[in-house]
Amino acid sequence: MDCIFCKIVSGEVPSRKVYETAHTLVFMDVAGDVDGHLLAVPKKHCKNILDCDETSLRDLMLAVKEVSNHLVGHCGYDGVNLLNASGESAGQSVPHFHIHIIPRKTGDGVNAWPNFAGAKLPIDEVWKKIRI
Ligand code: DGP
Repeated sequence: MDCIFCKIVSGEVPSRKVYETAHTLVFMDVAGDVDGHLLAVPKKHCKNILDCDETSLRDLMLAVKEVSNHLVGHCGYDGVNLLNASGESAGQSVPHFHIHIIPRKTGDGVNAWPNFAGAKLPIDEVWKKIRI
């Protein structure tokens, strides 16, 4: 499969690795948009959270926590934003599951939270539709 993140996991394409476990790789995002922008990916290919197997997902989330604690505990950051797009409709551009880790400092001016336009439907109408 011609997947850029699979190639990064296999080492075919170089990356700046930050943390690695048996099932997860965390490396620098090359977007150049925010200092310290990281991507955490499962080593086993899946497209996004909708088809990710349980072992990969558990390990991925534990790795995200490990790296987040490292950033805040040892690297001078105060918090993190965790971002994920699952599906093209959500803005996913690389079809290999990834969680963006954005390290944050108080007053850094980074705008990592969407400015939503406002809900269009009554909250109870949506609640009835989506509750499990
Ligand atoms: P998304 O839009 O959520 O699917 O984010 C995809 C991210 O992947 C984007 O921030 C840029 C990053 N990216 C794309 N190609 C490469 C690459 O070859 N290497 C690295 N390190 N990051 C990449």
